[in-house]
Amino acid sequence: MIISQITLYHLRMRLQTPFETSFGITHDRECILLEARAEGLAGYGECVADRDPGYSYETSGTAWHILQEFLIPQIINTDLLSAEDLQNRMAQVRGHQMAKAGLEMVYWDLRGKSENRNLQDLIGGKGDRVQVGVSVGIQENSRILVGVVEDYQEQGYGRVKLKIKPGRDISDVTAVRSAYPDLRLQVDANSAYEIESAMGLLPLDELGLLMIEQPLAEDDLWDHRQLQAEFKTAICLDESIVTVRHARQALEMGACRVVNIKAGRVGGLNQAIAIHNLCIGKGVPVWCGGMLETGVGRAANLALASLPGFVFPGDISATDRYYEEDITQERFVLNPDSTITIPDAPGLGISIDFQALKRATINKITIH
Ligand code: OSB
Ligand code: MG
Repeated sequence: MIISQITLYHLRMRLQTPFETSFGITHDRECILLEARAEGLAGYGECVADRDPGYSYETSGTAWHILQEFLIPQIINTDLLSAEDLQNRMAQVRGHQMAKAGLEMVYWDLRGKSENRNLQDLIGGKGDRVQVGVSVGIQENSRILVGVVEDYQEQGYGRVKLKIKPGRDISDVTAVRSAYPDLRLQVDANSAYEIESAMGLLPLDELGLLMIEQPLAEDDLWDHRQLQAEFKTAICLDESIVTVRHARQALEMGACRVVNIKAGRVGGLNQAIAIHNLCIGKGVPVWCGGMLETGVGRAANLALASLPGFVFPGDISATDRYYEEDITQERFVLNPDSTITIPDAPGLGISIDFQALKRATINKITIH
């Protein structure tokens, strides 16, 4: 597979409603769409780095720089033999997992199209749909939050994740739990606590949550281990796991009992699959996290989440939960059983809405 040209599109897209987490409020999501030409085919990939370095040090600006100056020059006009080969060529760049993952996604899309196979088939996923849930941002108050959860429940979401932060935790989650005693419920703190303040979350241990996601800092595996020892509820790591090695060390030390897998965070599908395989080997359940992807990244998430170790529902919601206007022609809809159907066309299985792409583009560059 020889890629002869790559175009980067810096996108800014208005969310249906602002999304608030412990690290800030997002009104407009940024990302980078990659479009490659190879052997007469067009392939696409999404780099999920956002405008601000709140979730990760990577931003749409750093990814643009790293892709343009370092990653793309490593791989353009050379014969890419496999995803591993691509990963090896990118390995001399330290970190910048989201930039790498965007480029890797292009490779998978092209390879699928050239072999006339879809991504799910290429990676060995099973079934035609995956179980999904919805991630609910911090709201003005708990009464409004309960209303938002009710709305998602009526739409058919069978699992809800609540974003929490200090001061907006026990009372919010208790309010939702009281209104919905049987709802599959989990929380995500996005690193907002320290080991001492996180002990204040102990009342959550009585609310029957599926898991508590990333309470502590991303570089704090050890304190997550201390915290997990105090909680019955499973701790799930998101930000802390950016390599396969981190995943292994976290499991060996008991820093979590569940792993959130995001291909963007770990440098691509190749490593996402490796973490999935590692977790299966250790009997640790995983699930597919989300980064408010466009339809492009959502298609990749659906294929990934169809691997057998993904036992909890993914943060993969319907198109209408995210953007006023998405850039794919396909619209992902929620099936009545709280699942979303995996695209089955070759590669990622999506096609770009070029008019919508044009409206979302704030910068564009082509590299030969
Ligand atoms: O921590 O899982 C997270 C969105 C952006 C950045 C980080 C996270 C999230 C979400 C949204 O929770 C999940 C989705 O894409 O629906
Ligand atoms: Mg998270």
